Amino acid sequence: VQATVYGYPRQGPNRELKKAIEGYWQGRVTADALRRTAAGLRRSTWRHLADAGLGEVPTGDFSYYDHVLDTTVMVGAIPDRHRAAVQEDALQGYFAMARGTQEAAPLEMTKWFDTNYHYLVPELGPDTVFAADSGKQTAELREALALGHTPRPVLVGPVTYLLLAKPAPGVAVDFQPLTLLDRLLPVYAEVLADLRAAGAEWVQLDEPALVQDRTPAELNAAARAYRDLGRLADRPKLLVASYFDRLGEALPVLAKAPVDGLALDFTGPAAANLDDLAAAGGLPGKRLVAGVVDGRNVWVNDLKNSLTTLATLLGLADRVDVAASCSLLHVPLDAAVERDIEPQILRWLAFARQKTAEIVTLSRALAQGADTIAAELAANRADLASRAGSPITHDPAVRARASAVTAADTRRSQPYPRRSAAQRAHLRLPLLPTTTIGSFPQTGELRTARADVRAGRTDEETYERRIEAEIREVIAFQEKTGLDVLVHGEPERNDMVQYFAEQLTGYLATRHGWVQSYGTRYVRPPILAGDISRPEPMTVRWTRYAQSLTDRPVKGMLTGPVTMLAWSFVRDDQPLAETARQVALALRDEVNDLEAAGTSVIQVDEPALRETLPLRAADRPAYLAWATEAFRLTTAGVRPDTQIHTHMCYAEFGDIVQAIDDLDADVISLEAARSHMRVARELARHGYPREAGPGVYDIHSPRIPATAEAAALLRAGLEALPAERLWVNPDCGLKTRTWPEVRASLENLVAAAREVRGALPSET
Ligand code: THG
Ligand code: ZN
Repeated sequence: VQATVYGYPRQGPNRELKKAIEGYWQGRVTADALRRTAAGLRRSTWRHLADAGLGEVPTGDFSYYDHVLDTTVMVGAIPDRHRAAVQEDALQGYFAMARGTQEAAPLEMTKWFDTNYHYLVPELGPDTVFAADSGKQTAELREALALGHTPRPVLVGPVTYLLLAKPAPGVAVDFQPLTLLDRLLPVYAEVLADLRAAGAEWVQLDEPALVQDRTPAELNAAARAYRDLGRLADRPKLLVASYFDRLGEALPVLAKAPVDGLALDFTGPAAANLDDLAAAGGLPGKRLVAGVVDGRNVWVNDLKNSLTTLATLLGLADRVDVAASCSLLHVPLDAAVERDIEPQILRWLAFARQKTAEIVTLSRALAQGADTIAAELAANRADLASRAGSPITHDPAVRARASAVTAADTRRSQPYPRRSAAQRAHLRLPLLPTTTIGSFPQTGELRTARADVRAGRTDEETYERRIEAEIREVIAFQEKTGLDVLVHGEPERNDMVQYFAEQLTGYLATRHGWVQSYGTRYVRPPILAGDISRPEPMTVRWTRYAQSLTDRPVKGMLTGPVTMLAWSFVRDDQPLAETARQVALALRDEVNDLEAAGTSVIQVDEPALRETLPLRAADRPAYLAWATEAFRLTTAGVRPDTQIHTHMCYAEFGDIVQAIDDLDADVISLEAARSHMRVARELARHGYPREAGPGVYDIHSPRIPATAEAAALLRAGLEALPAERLWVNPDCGLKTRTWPEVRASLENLVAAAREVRGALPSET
């Protein structure tokens, strides 16, 4: 029995990797210095893991940007537009693929399954020629060997690699990358041979894509891949890993393959792997790596529970090792460095370091008997009891209120057509009303002001005057530009989830809990630890101030309950639906307080609604049911003449258009500029009955849209939706743009609305 992990946070205790890479981009850090920093971080990670008691340490999981991009390099699938750059300078070329250059666009980025990590999407086509480049993998392997470790290289498996890819630009959109499997397998064979020659006894191939719904053809491809790789004469032992859910139909496929071991997830819904494995006859003669410590949450493991699972598994394989359910990349590094969390509560938490210790403890118990960890078990029992019995996790008032929620609480008092008439009379907006999504540019000066008040360098009073001054400027600008529904600009907010989490009881904030989002970008997700309540209004003060400055309606701006959960670490001791309902009730109070303070338009953003869609289709209806219910519970308490808006950021939403309808928001704004208003046509095809603002200004680009361009998009929108139901707005918030861009773009946006309005048959 051994303890092992599949990957570890890459950034270092003080985000040294981020600083070195960004320094390299700016020319302040040489390539050699960057390489030394990276090697030093790998060395200390391996040292830590070995000292903690791990048998094998993972190699190859380290990355300067993204491990899927590393796999693209490993198989030689460099897009043509980046080939010259990569040949000239491999490191520069690597970052060119990740970030783009003046001449060549970067690879597209998308979410890694249902985590908050984003990978770079491989671009493949019928002409793709693969070629093995095992350099990074063998170098890291040799590095670990030289330091005296037993390394196990970790690779993205060939089936998952192809299933995550998309057709390259210019290739037919229905091209299926999986058809390239026969060309890709020899490349993997070569890499495996190289790794064996370099001294690897075991190599891990990660196939998380097999936990999603897969067609028989895809399952056949997986069977063929692991039959072919398994039959290679010159190869290390192969461990095929899956995580994030149960393998389902793919489990017997992999169990029968001629590989030497499987790594399976046994946490949460993936615990179904246990019965499925037994039903498949276990893994006689093979190695089973049991992911019993959740690699994606931040909670201490229930050691006794895990031991029960492990004891059952002992009978199902030749050898059982203990692991986290997935790479520890998705959790922060070390809970022990947190200073603002009470010591008692800190004991409920396990980040990467603590999870590693849990894995080692469990492996010791499995090898030598549970009595060898009696002290750890007793402490664990006490910590779990402290969490379960805490007033933080059980607030009777919150629970009573949540269980008293009725269906009526989740329905507006009047159906949309009547609300719409009431809102028209109340708001008196022109046709094609103009608005923005909420945030205005976050200048360095604003960030400094926030940091100063936090650190006590300026007093609260000075800070509030500073924010008020910013709001005055934002309101004056919008009035002058001629926007119809104004916003206060959110100068007081850092992150749209963190800002609310800091004000809600039941949430914890970390100081150092960074988790990689993409490349050198990290987030510090708040921890939703307990029952959620709102001690006092969170946004009313600023919205009321903004409204006092103008006669035009100012929109109240809130983050919706689903996004509050999706971008946090959520509790694992109750169903997500329950947690969502508590957050929704707290936000509902905020919505109602905004209305009482005179706010007639309230926007509740849900950019993450589509992101958290479960991996398997069978689980989606239940998710969408609680997610849309939580949104309606947040918003349904307002008067019919109060207009509820929502906003979502992505364009790919065909599969949740019914859920968007079920939100029953009066107005939805969506990203549409790059796809030339495709969402407007999708909404129309669905028969979407309410108002929509498909974006006419692509805020992800510094380009300023010309008036004619915005007007053309607007006319395209009018072909799908009637003028009475069409809004004019940018794609998303403006916080990442500069003031000069925003000024010019919004002036053009308003001019376009006026031009198109003027050409409409007649105003109502
Ligand atoms: N908030 C939260 N989670 C998110 C997003 C968000 N997850 C998905 C998506 N948006 C991720 N996008 C980003 C965009 C920018 C940054 C991180 C994730 C970023 N991070 C800064 C950095 O690493 O330098 C740190 C920001 C800070 O100081 O807090 O720029 O919007 N919760
Ligand atoms: Zn957006």
